[in-house]
Amino acid sequence: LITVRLNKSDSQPLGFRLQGGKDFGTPLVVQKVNGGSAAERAGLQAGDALIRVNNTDVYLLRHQEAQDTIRAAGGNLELTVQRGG
Ligand code: LEU
Repeated sequence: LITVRLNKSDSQPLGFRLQGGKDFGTPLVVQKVNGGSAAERAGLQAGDALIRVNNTDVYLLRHQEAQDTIRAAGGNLELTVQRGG
């Protein structure tokens, strides 16, 4: 597992798109990372599977619940991801 530390500034989006979740029956995976975004600068990559947000396990959550957890975490995020299977 890899930890990606992401600092979100002000009103800027984090800059990545999630797909999947428990309600889709697929893992929560980063689908796209926007060029120039905080997510890109932090080293997040498309294909990364999202396991934990700060100290909260998210891999069993529904899609919307996972997104809400990310948004609720505010500006300093520690994303634990699985890269490459
Ligand atoms: N799409 C959002 C953003 O770029 C991230 C999402 C996973 C909450 O800020």
